[in-house]
Amino acid sequence: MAQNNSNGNSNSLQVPTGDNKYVTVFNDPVNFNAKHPLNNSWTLWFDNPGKKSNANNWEQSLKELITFDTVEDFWGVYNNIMKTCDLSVSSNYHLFKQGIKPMWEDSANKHGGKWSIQLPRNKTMSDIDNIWLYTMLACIGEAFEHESEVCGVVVSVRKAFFRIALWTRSSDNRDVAMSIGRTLKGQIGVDGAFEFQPHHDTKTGGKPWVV
Ligand code: MGP
Repeated sequence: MAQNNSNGNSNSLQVPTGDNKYVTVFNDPVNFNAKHPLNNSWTLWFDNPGKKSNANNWEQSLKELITFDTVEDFWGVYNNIMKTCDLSVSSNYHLFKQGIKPMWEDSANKHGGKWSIQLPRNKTMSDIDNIWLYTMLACIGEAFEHESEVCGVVVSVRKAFFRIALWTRSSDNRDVAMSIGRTLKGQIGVDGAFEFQPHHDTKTGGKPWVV
């Protein structure tokens, strides 16, 4: 039976109006007319702030790329954007639920925090595209027990490392945060410790939670 997702959309296949015969990507990989809906709509953002960027002007470098709400459209986007391993240093991709800007200041993020891990660039170059892919799939596939806590994910390209981060809506419930951190770690299967810090602690350097 069809159920409504958080967008109020039906979870059943999306079929063009007036078309009573649907063809999925499994039936015809080119001429399909029905798509598999995601539980949320997701927006992909990109930024590569210059050296002069600071917290006051950082938002100006953010570019909203595209929003999608089906499995097929996710793959359409993923297959047609630059791979993370080819991005220049200081770039970031942000995949956030539609309506949430990938900024600390957004009302969905301002009480939240992030799980993150830094992966040495030289050891991770050949794996980073899959690591980022699995991170996105965990989000859009609703792998998390506390799914509504998830705001979005970020991959950052830096001179010495890649950073994967998952942003949460709140930062005051240790059990909830630890559950999300453990699931993230399990889903993307990388060695090393993920650390959680509230956004407002980033500057003050409070002791992080670790999984
Ligand atoms: P960063 O890219 O999250 O950290 O933020 P990193 O990778 O440790 O630093 P980098 O210098 O190697 O890139 C870098 C800077 O971008 C911050 O110090 C802020 O000036 C700005 N910035 C980043 N974010 C995510 C935000 C944000 O959400 N809001 C605002 N106002 N500025 C931000």
